Amino acid sequence: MDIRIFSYLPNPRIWKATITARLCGVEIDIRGAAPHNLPDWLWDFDAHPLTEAERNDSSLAREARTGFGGKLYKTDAFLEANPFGTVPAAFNPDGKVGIFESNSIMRTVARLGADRASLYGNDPYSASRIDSFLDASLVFARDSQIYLLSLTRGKVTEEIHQRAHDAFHTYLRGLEQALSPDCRYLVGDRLSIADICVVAELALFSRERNYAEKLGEIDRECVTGSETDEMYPRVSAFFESLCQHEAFAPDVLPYLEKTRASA
Ligand SMILES: N[C@@H](CCC(=O)N[C@@H](CS)C(=O)NCC(=O)O)C(=O)O
Repeated sequence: MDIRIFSYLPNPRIWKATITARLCGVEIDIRGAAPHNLPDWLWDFDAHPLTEAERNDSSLAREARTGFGGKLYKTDAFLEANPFGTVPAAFNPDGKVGIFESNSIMRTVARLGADRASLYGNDPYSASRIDSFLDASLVFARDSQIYLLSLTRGKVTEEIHQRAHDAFHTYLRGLEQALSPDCRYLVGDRLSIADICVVAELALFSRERNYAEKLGEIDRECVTGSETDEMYPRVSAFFESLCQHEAFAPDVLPYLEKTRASA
């Protein structure tokens, strides 16, 4: 393996790495389990279901912060490698170097496979323009995460919904502009990790559709839908076409089918 990733599964944020890996021939070792099972795992380079001794080792138990409640079992080495203690968490093959933030994990994969496929620009300017889209995506992802977690927990409020709504439209306006008048990709004329990141973030956000009923209870509707598809036709066409791409489809299509079926 070239890189190990530990995460809850499925997680659209790790598709950023898996889609990139399919395109540039990098081997990823993925460890993880369904979100509700991760509290029963040891968070470590050698992540695995907790042994009885580990479960009873109070030095491993840490208060969960984002997306999890109660305790999570994280080793000191895990926190040394991933100081924010989050997943997805990636490691180099000997586990000594930790890489956190899904965008940076994706960048690692693109750099490892750079000889086989150019997905991260050809010069400092195009690479930095790609970074600009990754940064803008992380800003959107912050409000998206707060919104989705509040929906999952049945704690969404009008304010949270409004912030997600505003963040979505700011993000989509920029993306629509970047694809104008008729660009196939966000940066230059070839697929890059900017496109991969955007598709993963939009697919993740579409999970809001599972909670239309909850939104109805606070007199709100889903942010996305046919109206936003019409407002941002280039982004919609870009998203739909990349979902069918052979490197994206194995991750994205089953996830979207599930979301669309329950909407
Ligand atoms: N922006 C980060 C988000 C990572 C994140 O917030 N992960 C949460 C789960 S959604 C986590 O690992 N929480 C662990 C904890 O609460 O200790 C990324 O894209 O990787």
